[in-house]
Amino acid sequence: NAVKNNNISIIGVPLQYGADRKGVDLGPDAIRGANLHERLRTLGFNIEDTGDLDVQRRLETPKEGEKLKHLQEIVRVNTELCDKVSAEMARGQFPLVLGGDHSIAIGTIKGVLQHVKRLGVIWFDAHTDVNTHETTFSGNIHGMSLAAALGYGHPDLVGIGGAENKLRPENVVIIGARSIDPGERAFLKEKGIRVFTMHDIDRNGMKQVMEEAMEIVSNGTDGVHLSLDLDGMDPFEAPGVGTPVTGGMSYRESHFAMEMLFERNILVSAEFVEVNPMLDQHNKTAMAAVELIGSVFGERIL
Ligand code: NNH
Ligand code: MN
Ligand code: MN
Ligand code: MN
Repeated sequence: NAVKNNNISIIGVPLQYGADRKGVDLGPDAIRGANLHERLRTLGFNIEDTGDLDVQRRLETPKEGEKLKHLQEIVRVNTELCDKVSAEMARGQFPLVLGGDHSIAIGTIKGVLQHVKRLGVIWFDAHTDVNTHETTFSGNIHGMSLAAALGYGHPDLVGIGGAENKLRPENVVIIGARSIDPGERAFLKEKGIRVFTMHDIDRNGMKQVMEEAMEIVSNGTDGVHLSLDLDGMDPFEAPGVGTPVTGGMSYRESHFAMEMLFERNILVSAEFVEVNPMLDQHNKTAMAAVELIGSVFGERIL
């Protein structure tokens, strides 16, 4: 896992078809450009940057009458990502995936599930991403990725990496939520998924939230994946995201959460998504992502 495994494979996924705002495909390079490799090398890791997956980049309007926007290309890219993540893990690498919009969590998680059958997931996000083709208002697949990884939603999404490979609701926690659609509310309740909202963070503090969250995701699992959507942070500190929601986690809270994850040493994989440099200020959001990555891999102030 994160600390014991000294070998990290970086996988860029410049996909923007799962979201409405253009520019999130530039995320992987913005994160690399914020000094990612050097920060990790300083910590003593061997870094292999495998480059970016081959993703269709041109701006295309979704097909007429297509409810799930760009479904076909998203399925193709996620299938490739699943295979890539699985191949890297097969040779003992820790996959560090850089997005791209959050629809890529489907491919990442399905790839990790090929190796870690009972997988816990920490989903750090302003949103909960448990819409399905039946509940979505936007048609954007980045709002459906957690549901798909749990086995719910459009069969083409659920089928990526095998429909039988899926997360269990009791092994998933969401942290930082403050924008939940009506269909998602019902889904979360029905499946019994534990959501630590901003209210919980206000009331109990990040320390207690993380302790509870890590207990849940590590109980009865063989490893934990971190899926971190930068819009979980407050847009003051991470403005370069497509769907900002005010009242988010502070820089310090997010940073501290990552340090706690490192101390607990439970991660087998991680992804950092939704960095959109076209909406950013001086690459601030990519720099925040690199700061969080540094912390999750053991950076300390002193
Ligand atoms: N819930 C909305 C939707 O499904 C917004 C999702 N946007 C995100 N998710 N950025 O993390 O379209
Ligand atoms: Mn998300
Ligand atoms: Mn989000
Ligand atoms: Mn730091």
